[in-house]
Amino acid sequence: MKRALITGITGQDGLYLSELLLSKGYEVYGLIRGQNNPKIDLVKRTVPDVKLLTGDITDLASLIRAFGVAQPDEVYNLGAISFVAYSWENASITADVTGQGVLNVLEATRLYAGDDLAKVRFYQASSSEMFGKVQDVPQRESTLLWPRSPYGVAKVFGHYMTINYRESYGMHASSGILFNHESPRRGPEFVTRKVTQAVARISLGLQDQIALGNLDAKRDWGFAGDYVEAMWLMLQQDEADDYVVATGETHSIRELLDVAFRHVGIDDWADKVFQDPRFFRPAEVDLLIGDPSKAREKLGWTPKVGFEDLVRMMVDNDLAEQKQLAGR
Ligand code: NAP
Ligand code: F7E
Repeated sequence: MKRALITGITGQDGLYLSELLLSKGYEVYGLIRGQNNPKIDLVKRTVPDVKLLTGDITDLASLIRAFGVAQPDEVYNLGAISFVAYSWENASITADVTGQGVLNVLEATRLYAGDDLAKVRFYQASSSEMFGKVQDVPQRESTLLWPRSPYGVAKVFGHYMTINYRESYGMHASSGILFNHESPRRGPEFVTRKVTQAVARISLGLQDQIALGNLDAKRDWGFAGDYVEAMWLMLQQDEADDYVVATGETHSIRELLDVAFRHVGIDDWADKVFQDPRFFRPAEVDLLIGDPSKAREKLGWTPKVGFEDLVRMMVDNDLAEQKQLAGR
């Protein structure tokens, strides 16, 4: 039975990845931070077979202890401050967690492996946010990185550290450059879930309008359940490498609004949406669209859920959730 250690177990991807690995027969360990993490209950309910260990990716000693217990064959470093807008408010903490945290997990992996580097494989959750002011369309593994947020800068550090551990020590360390991926488990601070929750509430008469920022930004949105499969595939390869994981399609926030509102029977959403300066960013990433050819050719990976189905899945989930909350 293979053993995996996942940081960021309480997040969207941590839950999907745990389900995937458990279904493949892995023994899964998840790192939980904080003395009373409110998401512990969610993890215990969703993936009761995951074994929880206390630790924080900014605390190397806690990682060394967690590795000692988990004895992993595979390590998935998903832990991060992941909300781009927040990263301007707390740039230094973002650097510590999303940047330096990667180095800590790499170092804990190296210390755990000792002389036998082949005994463990490492996955880093890199991000399309690293492309920022994009230098190629579509973006691929070779595209020059030009991050536009403290989050993006921190991810670039983690990305190159992962490559550096591969090149310096011969560690099996891979980096998935994942484009935006969403699901009914997406945090409500991200634009897709913010929209689908609000659309559900508006259609149920629980809310009148939604406040948003830039409606013209374009993203390559896929389904998180598909993307965790690519993470696992990367660690099953003989050689570690870097891969873009994306759908190859891009859509604006306006198109997201079109699909979500249309699904509840509202064709014209103009009076339901207003723009609020609070949600504009100091520097925007205007266009993301990935070229997933390498992942398709080398990993045999393709996304299964398309953009419109993804949005409709999220609206349906939020309709059910909001009805239950409203006691209907
Ligand atoms: P998420 O839902 O925001 O989850 C982030 C996870 O990181 C949470 O479990 C959080 O735990 C944990 N975390 C935060 N600070 C930590 C610390 N100091 N030590 C240990 N864990 C910590 O993010 P996600 O969408 O699942 O994304 C997973 C990873 O992929 C992240 O690294 C993200 O940056 C990256 N990524 C995401 C996307 C996307 O579109 N979703 C795209 C590219 C890359 P708490 O419960 O303790 O806060
Ligand atoms: O913003 C615009 C916003 O916060 C998407 C993270 O998972 O993907 C995610 O980062 C776009 C931006 O995601 C609102 O300006 C407009 O252009 O959903 P988001 P993100 O910033 O792309 C990458 C790949 C990651 O790695 C990150 O961890 O939507 N937008 N109005 C808004 N965004 C938000 N959140 N809220 C608004 O009201």
